[in-house]
Amino acid sequence: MNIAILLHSGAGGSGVVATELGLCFAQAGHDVHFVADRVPFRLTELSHPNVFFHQVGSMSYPLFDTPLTTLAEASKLAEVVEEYSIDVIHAHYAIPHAAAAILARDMTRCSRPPVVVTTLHGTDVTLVGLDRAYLRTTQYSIEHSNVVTAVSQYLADYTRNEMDVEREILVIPNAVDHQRFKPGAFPELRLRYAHPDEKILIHISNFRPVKQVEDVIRVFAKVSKEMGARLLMIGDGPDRPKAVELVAELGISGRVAFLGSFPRIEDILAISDLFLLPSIKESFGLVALEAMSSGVPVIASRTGGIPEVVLDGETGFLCKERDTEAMAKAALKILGDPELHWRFSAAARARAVNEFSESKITPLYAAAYELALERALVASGR
Ligand code: GMT
Repeated sequence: MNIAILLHSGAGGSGVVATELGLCFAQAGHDVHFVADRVPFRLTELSHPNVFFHQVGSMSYPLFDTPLTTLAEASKLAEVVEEYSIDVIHAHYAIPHAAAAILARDMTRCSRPPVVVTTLHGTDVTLVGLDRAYLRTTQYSIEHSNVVTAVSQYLADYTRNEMDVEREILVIPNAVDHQRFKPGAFPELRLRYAHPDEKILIHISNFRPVKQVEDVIRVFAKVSKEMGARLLMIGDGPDRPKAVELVAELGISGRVAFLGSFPRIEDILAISDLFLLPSIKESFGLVALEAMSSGVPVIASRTGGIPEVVLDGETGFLCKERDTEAMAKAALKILGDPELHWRFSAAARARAVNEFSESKITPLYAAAYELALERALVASGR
């Protein structure tokens, strides 16, 4: 199959899922064409012979306040479709990629146009898509894709209920490369961030308001009052300055390290003892899955699709959103009891491997592609 993948190139779950999935398809022998404004964050190697990258250009013109990127994306995609005989366009994140994909599908001059598979990731529906500014386009894009998938049952139900779309939405969870994200001891790396008797708590995100990074700091401040601990903050985004300020305000500067954003997080996860994810919205929580695969238990909010990933009382603890007191208590419970920590860590790893490994999830996307092609064939009457 020739597959074109449209994705956000920056650090974010949807781009990571799109990139890793594309690489799995490439390894299976398909040609995979990534189409984006720049090389995607997790696409650290372009050396695979079946992997191609096509950059979306943009033209600025005094009449346009901002570049018309969605139109530029559709044009680039149409070129790629025609030049490489693309069978499937996989749009990750409804806005604007599904709209651009549909436009490209409908304007390509091919005897057999490609099909569009759209994957909904979360905020494309729960925040951006529901905004009146984008609502009708998002509804249209969902309704006119050949197949639509969502990363959790929660998101599929939410989309149908809140977006008022009636179509079928397949649930395909996020996947993890469990051979890459695995438990491991890196004593030197650990010593770089913590003393041997200290615990390492970690948070990774794009520091957007939904992630509640200030709650991460509040939970850690409570934990570190009771035991020797360090907090590693990985990522960057709009709420980073607020988090840095709060750290100073709470007098814990020496124990919190802001390490910035980087694509290879597996080693840093492997040396961590606990992952914190106090989001107020989260359709799945890919990074929680990567932590679990690394054998790291998770303390998270009981919200959105997180309960489909983190099992409360088995692979971590789920608490009411914004309840930093409960989250700190749960963290202390796990970190203060080595036997419990070991049990949660083993259960987290087992769940990640058994339920969410790439070898289990990639065939579900392959089946979605086949379904889209079959539907298009039936509709064309061939
Ligand atoms: O969570 C983010 O900030 C990034 C965002 C994205 O779209 O790039 O992630 C969303 O997609 C991920 C991959 O499917 C999911 O695991 C995340 O839960 C989801 N984020 C939210 O719903 C807030």
